[in-house]
Amino acid sequence: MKEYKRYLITSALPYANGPIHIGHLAGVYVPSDIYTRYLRLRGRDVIHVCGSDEHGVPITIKARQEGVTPRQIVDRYHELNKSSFEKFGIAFDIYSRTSSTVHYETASEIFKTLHDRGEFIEKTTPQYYDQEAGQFLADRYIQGTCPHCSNENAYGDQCEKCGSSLNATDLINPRSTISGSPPVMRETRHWFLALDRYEPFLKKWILEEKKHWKTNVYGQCKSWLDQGLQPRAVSRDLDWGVPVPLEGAVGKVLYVWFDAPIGYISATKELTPDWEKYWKDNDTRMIHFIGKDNIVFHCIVFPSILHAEGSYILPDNVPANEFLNLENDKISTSRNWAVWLHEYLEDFPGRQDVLRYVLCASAPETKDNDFTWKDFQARNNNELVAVYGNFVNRAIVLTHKYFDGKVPERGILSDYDREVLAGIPRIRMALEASLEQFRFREALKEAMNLARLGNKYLADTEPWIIFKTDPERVKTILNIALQISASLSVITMPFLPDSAFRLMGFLNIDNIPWEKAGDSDLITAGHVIGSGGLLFEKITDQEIEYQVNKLLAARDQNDKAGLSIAPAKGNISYDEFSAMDIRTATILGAERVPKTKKLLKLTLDTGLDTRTVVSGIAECFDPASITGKQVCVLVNLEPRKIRGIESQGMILMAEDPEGNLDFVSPGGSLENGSVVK
Ligand code: B3M
Ligand code: ZN
Repeated sequence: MKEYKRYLITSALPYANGPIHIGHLAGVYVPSDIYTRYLRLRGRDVIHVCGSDEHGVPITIKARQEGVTPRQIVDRYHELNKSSFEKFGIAFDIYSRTSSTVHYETASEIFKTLHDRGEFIEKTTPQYYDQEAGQFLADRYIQGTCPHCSNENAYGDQCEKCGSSLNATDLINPRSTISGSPPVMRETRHWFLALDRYEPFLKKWILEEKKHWKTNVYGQCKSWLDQGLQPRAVSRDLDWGVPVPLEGAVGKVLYVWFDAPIGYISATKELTPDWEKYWKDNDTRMIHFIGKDNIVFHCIVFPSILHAEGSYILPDNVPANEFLNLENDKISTSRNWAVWLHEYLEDFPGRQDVLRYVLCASAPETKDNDFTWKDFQARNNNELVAVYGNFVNRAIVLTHKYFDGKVPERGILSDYDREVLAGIPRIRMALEASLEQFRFREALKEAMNLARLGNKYLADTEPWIIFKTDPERVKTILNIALQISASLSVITMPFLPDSAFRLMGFLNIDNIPWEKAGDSDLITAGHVIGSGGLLFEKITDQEIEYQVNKLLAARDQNDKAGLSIAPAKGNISYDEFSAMDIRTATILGAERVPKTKKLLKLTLDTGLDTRTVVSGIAECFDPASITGKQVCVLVNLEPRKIRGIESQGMILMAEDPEGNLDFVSPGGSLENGSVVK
């Protein structure tokens, strides 16, 4: 394999439209952070860049929902996410944002270069347009029924239920997500990146040269390339984004997936004046950490842009993960079905490593995986506490008890001792091999195997029993246990940095080079270790119950929100409206219609006359409680016989999505018979 001089690690830029959750962490940021820490420990020249993705429809939709500006949304979530990552210990060299000036300049420059070279096709095509909102409906602004799976809430760019990628025109019964009304077609002009032109290059670069990519990534690329690539619009009619840097391009911005990956370049520029060595030198190894929904953009679209520009390197690998579910349900920001990082940090202070551990141990590397709070508790209590924590605690406590905290000398080694000592470097090397292939779960398992080895060694040799009869033997045993502990503090550093650091403190050691982990004399005899402490603590049933209840409350709310407000009806004319004769009236009397559940027979004083109206409100109102109430009545509705009673009009009622009813009541200051209009 090629020897690279330096590494450029990128992590997908999360949209600044919501907080970071465990799905983001397991899919992207925990693996990228482990990998970067590992490279640093091995003394590599490495930078890790990330930042907020602040453009695109996800941002403007969120702003619209909250009635604030897109700028307010991105400012809020950029700050929140930046600080959550920091507190969680994801060690980016920079966490930038795509609204920065450097980014606007960089994205515009690359767009202009491609434009001037003739890499774009300029086309006028019909696009959905919302007449009420006066806006073109890009991407998520349009919803309709998926032609593949009949999901009624598929988006103009993708169906989240079956995962197929869609064009807005594929949707059945399209509707605007802004006004709910059916859109019309209107012509608009855009710039298209002619992806089909790069097909020969992409086929060679990926299909021939990237056979070592993860199967999920290679497979997705292959299927795109097999289907044949189409030109893709790289501009949008929106007022939020990087303006298209061409004269006369009023109201056009760059498509978010054109500018966002360029954000990696902008972030590097902000980080160092030496940025070009990371982006324009073939001795740099670039690796994109992303989730599976971003594969096509990072493996096909962005490389095509970089290739067309000509002076940039391409990624060497794109280790995309699948998705993490939560308690058997898809994680969703809009449905509030998530474990939010900023809340975790509050609920479990100082326990960043536990979440890192669980998310790495059950990372969705080859298939979607499930996070449950029970599993979180079990992994902490049975693995971190019972294996890792228990082992180092025993080694340290016994050294204090028998040898005043001084590392004892090794005596004559048994076969078992030699076998155990030889096992340590083997574990480190197996761990390295897994990490180099982005197999983080396997790598973490190797690290824990070292703790297991130590735990078993102590359980087998029972120093606490033989001390009375053979204290010399105990010296050897504890010396070996402390060597294992020291190696553990090195090789767990990428995964559990806080705990590894604390363990070094317990052992009173520092800065052991990575490659030394596994040496049998990491800690020399006579060295005085620290006083120790507990590396991990049990997580109680109550703590887990609290988290589970929090999720149940979220589910409850979702169930309610699922009953959504009815969409708006089509327009009517003023004449149609004024044809209705609505008056104020007082309920003089009310009685149940026999043998029905819902019906009340009401006697009304309408100001014009006294009349009878039959109304389906008996389940919500007690006859006695509504007598005397002033209401509004449609008096010119054609009379109709209901259960043998002639109903002469209709009371106006408001009904919410759950079916709760209320009267439309005048304030009480007007005579009966007043016209409602
Ligand atoms: N913001 C999509 C996402 O969060 C997008 C990634 C951009 S990476 C350049 O899934
Ligand atoms: Zn579908």
